[in-house]
Amino acid sequence: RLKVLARHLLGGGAGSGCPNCACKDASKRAPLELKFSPEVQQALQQGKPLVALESTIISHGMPYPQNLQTALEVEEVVRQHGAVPATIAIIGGQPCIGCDRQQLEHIARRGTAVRKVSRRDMPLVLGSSLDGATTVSGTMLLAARAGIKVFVTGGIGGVHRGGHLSMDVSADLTELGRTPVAVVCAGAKSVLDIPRTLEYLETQGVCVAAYGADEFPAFFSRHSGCKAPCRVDDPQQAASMIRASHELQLGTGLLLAVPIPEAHAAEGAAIQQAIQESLQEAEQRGIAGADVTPFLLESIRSKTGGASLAANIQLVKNNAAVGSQIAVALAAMS
Ligand code: PSU
Ligand code: MN
Repeated sequence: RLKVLARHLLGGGAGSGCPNCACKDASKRAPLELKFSPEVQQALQQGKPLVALESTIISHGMPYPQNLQTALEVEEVVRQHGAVPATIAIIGGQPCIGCDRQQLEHIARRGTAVRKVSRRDMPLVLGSSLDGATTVSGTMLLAARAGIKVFVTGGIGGVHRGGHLSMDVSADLTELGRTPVAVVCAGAKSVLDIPRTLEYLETQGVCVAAYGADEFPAFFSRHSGCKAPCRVDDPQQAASMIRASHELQLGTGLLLAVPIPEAHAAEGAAIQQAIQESLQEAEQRGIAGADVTPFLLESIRSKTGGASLAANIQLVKNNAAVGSQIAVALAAMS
């Protein structure tokens, strides 16, 4: 007890320690309670391959009921490929690693009324027992705490156009620089400044690879005009890179960008036009901050008469298939 008291008094410095003072007594650390679904809990105990999935894509990325339908179908794609899905969300202030149908339905129905949670929102949502849908950054950090190494989504946030002036740079990019989770996506939308997004990822030390392509993909389009820093061609190669990253304890994430399948990239041109118009509208209406991405997604969806939504759903499923194969290959290595 005296030792502990002495450490309290002398410990000093911030860090992960006692919540009541600045000492580093780990035994006094407030426990972070993650709520695991039975399926995820069992997978973790048995060392089965796991794939994390985000919830902002459900609440803010798609309308109801397609969002719920897609969330359930994507989980099914993961299972069909031999991995266990863990959709991550915050319910009543508790991080849920794996959501049941009722929880998914809750987030899907409430939509944008559920708070969009990136890293900076965690203290508020957990501290005030709120519901939250986690973005790529929020999902990555909870996946890492849960011991999940592979995470599948549609698209990541990035440097917004004009972001070098507005400093609107998604927290997804800094999260990739500080959290060791591999994110499988379809690249970044061309609503973003893709060259600067790639520059920023390099600065953050993030390994970025295009999957089966030389070019970094642009979500609805297989082409961004930017060469990807590297290329991987199969799940084993991707898994080897993830393993190397963990072995070296780099502490950074990896970004694996899978081009949208040819068959669904067809509507590209119409979507491109809608993107341009939506960007102009966002600027005219003064949309800013965390509202920018949800505004653009909904605007593009309505302007393309749902074509962008259909393409979005297909690319997420394709990413889920690839990500699950990578998770299976990674689990087989360890
Ligand atoms: N891009 C999409 N669909 C999405 C998002 C991005 O095509 O649903 C969501 C993701 O949750 C991503 C977040 O992490 O938007 C980025 O938001 P912001 O640009 O505010 O950082
Ligand atoms: Mn932003």
